[in-house]
Amino acid sequence: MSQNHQNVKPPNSVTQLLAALVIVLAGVALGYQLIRPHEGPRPANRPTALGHDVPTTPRPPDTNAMVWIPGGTFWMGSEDGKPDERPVHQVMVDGFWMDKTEVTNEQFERFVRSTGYVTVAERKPDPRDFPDAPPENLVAGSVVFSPPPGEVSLENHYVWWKYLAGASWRHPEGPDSGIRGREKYPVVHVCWEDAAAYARWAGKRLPTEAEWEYAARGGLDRQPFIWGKDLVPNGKWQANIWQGRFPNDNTLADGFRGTAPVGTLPPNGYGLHDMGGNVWEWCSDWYRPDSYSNSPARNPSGPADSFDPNEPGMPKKVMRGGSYLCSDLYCTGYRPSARMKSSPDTGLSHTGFRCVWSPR
Ligand SMILES: [Ca+2]
Ligand SMILES: [Ca+2]
Repeated sequence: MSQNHQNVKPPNSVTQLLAALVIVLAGVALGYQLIRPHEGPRPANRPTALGHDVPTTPRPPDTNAMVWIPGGTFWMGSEDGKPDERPVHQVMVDGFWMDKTEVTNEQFERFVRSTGYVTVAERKPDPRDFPDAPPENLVAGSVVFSPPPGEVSLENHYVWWKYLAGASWRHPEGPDSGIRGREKYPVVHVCWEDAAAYARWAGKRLPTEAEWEYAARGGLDRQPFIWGKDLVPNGKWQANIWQGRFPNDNTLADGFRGTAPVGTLPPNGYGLHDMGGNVWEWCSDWYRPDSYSNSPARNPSGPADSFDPNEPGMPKKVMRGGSYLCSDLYCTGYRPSARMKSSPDTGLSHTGFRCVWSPR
């Protein structure tokens, strides 16, 4: 036995080994925290999610593509918006993970390839659901933005929407169009039912309306826009919306006539892209114009039923965030408090979604 070995007592070596192991494991854990992917810019005066209340287990499957939204309290709604944005009320939401971007064509394609799912727009309508429709009109398709030439009254939105046979997420502008080269663009023509099916497959869910607005505000308090108080700060557009006279004259001041690849426009305070503009995003809540009058203060999940005074009898789900078709003169749906609604089986050429995940 060598001198060295004689000097190292067996009980001590085991203790030292264990101590070293603990130090190494602690170092690995600390290192993991320090090198976690950057989750987007955050206002300097707010605590980061790291070490705050980030759940350690279980985790969603693709944390790198999601952002942890720390739980908190915010003022939901707006006194300056439309009647259904009132009353402004305080809401508390628990923390959750949210997709950094809208779901893209390539992400949706993975879901379809994996499951064989057929979207509602690709299915031939069932005559039992449309007993008054002539059989020749019961063809698979979706609703495409198609404004007539010239100046158009903004009173009737049916003027610039057209049901197009063969339009779907694979063929956004109709059967002759496709998504090759648009892999990173948001999927469109997905109805609420399709979005919910994707979310289930991904092990996630659609956000509640309260979660969506809380996340969209990015930590800012009661600001009219996701990025602050000015629509175009320093002359730089912060969202892909519509500039010019709707629906025929688009000046393309933000650089995009239609959808933009996700993540092109600047992120909000939580690192989320396109929470204003690009495509509308489905939420899990039913829509009622009066739902804020009777909403729980913590984790509200929407009313039990739906009512839209414009189309009584047609249940509708909430959509948020506006789209590339939202003009500052007409829709203004890109405001974080703005609410929109549509029937769960309706897909449109400016409607998509993103998912959330929470450990509860
Ligand atoms: Ca645009
Ligand atoms: Ca959006």
